[in-house]
Amino acid sequence: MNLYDLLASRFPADRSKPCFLLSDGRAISYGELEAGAAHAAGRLVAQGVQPGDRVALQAEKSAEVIMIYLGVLKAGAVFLPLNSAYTASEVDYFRGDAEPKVFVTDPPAWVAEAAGHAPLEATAPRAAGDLASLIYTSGTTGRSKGAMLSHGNLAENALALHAAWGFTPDDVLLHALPIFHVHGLFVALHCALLSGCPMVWLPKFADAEVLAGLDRATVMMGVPTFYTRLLANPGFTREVAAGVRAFICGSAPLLPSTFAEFEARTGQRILERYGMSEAVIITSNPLDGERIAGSVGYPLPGVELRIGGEETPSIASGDTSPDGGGTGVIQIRGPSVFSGYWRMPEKTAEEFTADGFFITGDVGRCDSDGRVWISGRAKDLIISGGYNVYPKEVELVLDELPGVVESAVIGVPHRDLGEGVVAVVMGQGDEAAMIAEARRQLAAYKAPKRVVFVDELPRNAMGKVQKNLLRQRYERLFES
Ligand code: MLC
Ligand code: AMP
Repeated sequence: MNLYDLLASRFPADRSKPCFLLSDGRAISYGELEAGAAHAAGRLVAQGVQPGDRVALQAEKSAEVIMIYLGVLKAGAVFLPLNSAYTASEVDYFRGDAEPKVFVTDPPAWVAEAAGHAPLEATAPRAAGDLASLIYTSGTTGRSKGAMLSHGNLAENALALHAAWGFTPDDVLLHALPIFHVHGLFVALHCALLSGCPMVWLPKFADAEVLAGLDRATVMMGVPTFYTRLLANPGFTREVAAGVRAFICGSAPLLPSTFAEFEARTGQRILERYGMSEAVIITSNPLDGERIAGSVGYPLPGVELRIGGEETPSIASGDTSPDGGGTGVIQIRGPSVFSGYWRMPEKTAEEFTADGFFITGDVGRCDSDGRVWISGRAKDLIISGGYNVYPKEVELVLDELPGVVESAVIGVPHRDLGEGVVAVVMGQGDEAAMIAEARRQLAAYKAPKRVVFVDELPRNAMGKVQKNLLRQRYERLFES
């Protein structure tokens, strides 16, 4: 039940077929991927890595990262990917918490050296419940936590998506996502590997390369920012999109206006789905059937979803019928839902109901057709360009700066990023200097794009800052 064996069992019989189509015209075959993974596993075992040990990796995107990821699975170890934007102090926290046995920072060099080690022939046996990956996420509250995803969680979700989205060996996936979060690493990659199909493998999203790649691609996956950026480019035409059978989108809300503009431009409807680190993909619009703007579609097979009532995340509604529950916090149960947060049993217990539903912190409703609509978040979370920013983390940094009495960090509409991070600071200071300091301490995407200074922050009777009022006050900040 090792996920590696499932994936490898679907590689094309002819291993010379390409897996990665690189921007410089080169290709890396499935055979090379398989050999790279076997050598990576061999090196890990030689380094004393045992099943269950964590292997952390922080690096830019490359095919070698995937060789190492698969090698980690093959050796029975646990893959811990870290966003390359994280600063040294952020990484220190993850290392201290997860205690990885190996920490890789230069995958091409690491893989080159692994080639000198004997390949690991036999995949380490793993049970469905054994840990495959730790994905750090801020979840609903508190410090970043490692979501524990098992071999079974990832295998079940990959198989469900592969079927739901109709992948075949004839597909070509355009892969421009980062590979240190679930979207790029599991959702996109696993669909391609299970089909044994090639990926147009781009180091990051850049208009020109994506436009060129669409020429060969049959499926594209991205966050809403990818699609708004494509639409802002006049080179993105109906003809350019014509060979693509599915444009799949998620990680943040897709605006109905983007959906409509995309359809008007290309004649195609974006296929929106909903997911999270703790459960990979939860719902999806249908491949065949109606894709409706603003709805994230139906629960995937095996997923039970219910609405937990009036933003009271700790209370299970007891209503397992998705229909007619009104608007409330979405709760889920199913084969891909994680088993808990790494070394945080109390936090885990708080986030699950007594009957085993995970409380997502997303607010939504189900219509009578069983479609899910997300309308907001009960968690204080900003999603900027598909990346999660936990306001408290930014506030803790700003509150330490001279001149700051208190800060409130909010997300407000941003044409490119969906939501842009804004700090409302009670006190005085220099905007540029504050942004620079936040960028020094935190990953750049978490830093405010704007800082506004105020004499007072609006508070409710309990003295709590009313962020909803601030969001209203500054909702047009990025329009000028
Ligand atoms: C980069 N920056 C960002 C940013 N990304 N700032 C805010 N929000 C972001 N998302 C910083 C950069 O560090 C840069 O700083 C500056 O902002 C300008 O960057 P840019 O050139 O505009 O950004 P770019 O590098 O083009 O990246 C934007 C992006 C990228 C949208 C292409 O962020 C991206 O690929 N996002 C996808 C995120 C993702 O995969 N999420 C899935 C999570 S899993 P400097 O220093 O260079 O000036 C999940 C579950 C699920 O959510 O359902 O899938
Ligand atoms: P992450 O913690 O990075 O896994 O982010 C997961 C969160 O992204 C979810 O809890 C949602 O809030 C959000 N999200 C993902 N997909 C969608 C979507 N299609 N629409 C709205 N929000 C989404």
